[in-house]
Amino acid sequence: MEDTIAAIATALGEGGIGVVRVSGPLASTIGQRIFRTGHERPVEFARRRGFFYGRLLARDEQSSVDECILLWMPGPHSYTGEDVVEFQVHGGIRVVQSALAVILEKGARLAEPGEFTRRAFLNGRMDLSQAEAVMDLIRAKTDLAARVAFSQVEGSLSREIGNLRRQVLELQAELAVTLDYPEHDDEIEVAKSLVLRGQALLMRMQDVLDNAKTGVVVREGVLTPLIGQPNVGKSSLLNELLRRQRAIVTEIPGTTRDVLEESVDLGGVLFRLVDTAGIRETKDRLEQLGVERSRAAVHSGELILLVLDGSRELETDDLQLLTDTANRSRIVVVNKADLAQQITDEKLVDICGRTSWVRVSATTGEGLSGLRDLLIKTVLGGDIEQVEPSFLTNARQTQLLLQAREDLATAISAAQAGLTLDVVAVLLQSVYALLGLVVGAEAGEDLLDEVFSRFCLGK
Ligand SMILES: Nc1nc2c(ncn2[C@@H]2O[C@H](COP(=O)(O)OP(=O)(O)O)[C@@H](O)[C@H]2O)c(=O)[nH]1
Ligand SMILES: [Mg+2]
Repeated sequence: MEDTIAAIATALGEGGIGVVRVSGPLASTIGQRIFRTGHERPVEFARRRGFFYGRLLARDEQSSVDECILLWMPGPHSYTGEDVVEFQVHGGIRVVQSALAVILEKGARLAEPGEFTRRAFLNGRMDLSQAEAVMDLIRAKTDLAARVAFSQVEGSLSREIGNLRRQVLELQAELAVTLDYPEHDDEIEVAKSLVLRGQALLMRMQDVLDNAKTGVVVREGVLTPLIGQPNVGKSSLLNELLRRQRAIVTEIPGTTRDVLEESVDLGGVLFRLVDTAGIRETKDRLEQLGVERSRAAVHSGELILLVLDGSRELETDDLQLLTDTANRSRIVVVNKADLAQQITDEKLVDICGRTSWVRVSATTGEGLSGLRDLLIKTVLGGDIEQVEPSFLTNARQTQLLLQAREDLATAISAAQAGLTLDVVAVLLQSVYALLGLVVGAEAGEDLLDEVFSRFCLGK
């Protein structure tokens, strides 16, 4: 980490200000060369932080690029833990790029995506779960996602993992004493106590894992295709859920030919609604293509909205779709509730099985708030307030936790089966290491490359 890195930290576009960030040993030297205060003097970079108003000089160190505010944050009390200088200039694409060019010319190199945060991690300013949460926070598309990400930036998951690791360490310590002084302790007693405490720990891990599913939902949204026969009102419902006329609606069956995706934030969860062509047998080549895409959307969908026309009797195609999606996460939406209903409640109970169903009308809006609530309930398994942000984990973290849980379970069975305690000790060591990887303890370059490659430039 000898070199000094720089990048534009704000989004490229027109805005009030643009920020170029420089981190590393040369940060203050570069600042001295290319910045002049109102009194035409360079800044004195003391060991205490400060900010200065002045001009940012061009390459020739004579003319200026722009007015500028310089922020000086000496390490270790900076984002990266290194000396950091930030230049705030006017937020125009050309201005910001010129500022960056000057900085690069004076000895910094362009930062890779996520490199500032990677340095923050390597300098112990945050652990890996916090670093990942920084990017989640930036990408968050709903309030809930942002709230959860921020609590992780603040270390909620780190603390949870820390607790788990401490408990594993205690088990290891207990075991170590027995292994070192076999004459002191009764192996059977130790094994018993291990099993009890191990099981409690296992339950705690399961809690964290149970919440991981919700984490994915909160972070990435739910792919929610609307499927059903032509003319049941899929496009109308999509428009109603989005509260705008996005899809074309006509009384002509087969209007929607393509698959159309739009996101809507319901109670903090992002539903990626997919309007599809009605699924039916057709000779029309164009419609056929649409139907194929619809089937693909159904296949990859995470929550399916199966739409029926309540004013008509159920047809073979409807029944087929009901059967096809019987084992999927789905909601049966009986549309056109404003018309005389041909599908009775009894019939619905019968055909929907364990699936929830709801009557709505895209025309009058009745039942739609019920549908919205049902959508949220279905993915969060309860109300939004019940989401416990501290436990939400991403796929990488979940994978590690699953392995850790498995090794712990094996350790417990080994202890129960009366196997030698060395076996248990080895397994506990593995549990400890796996939990460590969640927060990046002893993480290798590969893992860091993988995590930080997903970052945006300038973070
Ligand atoms: N009465 C009534 N008509 C509806 C309702 N929803 C949709 N429609 C009508 O049904 C027809 C087909 O709607 P559309 O959304 O294009 O259905 P899609 O083919 O499933 O996308 C249009 O004429 C809509 O105006 C509803 O709730 N009640
Ligand atoms: Mg349509």
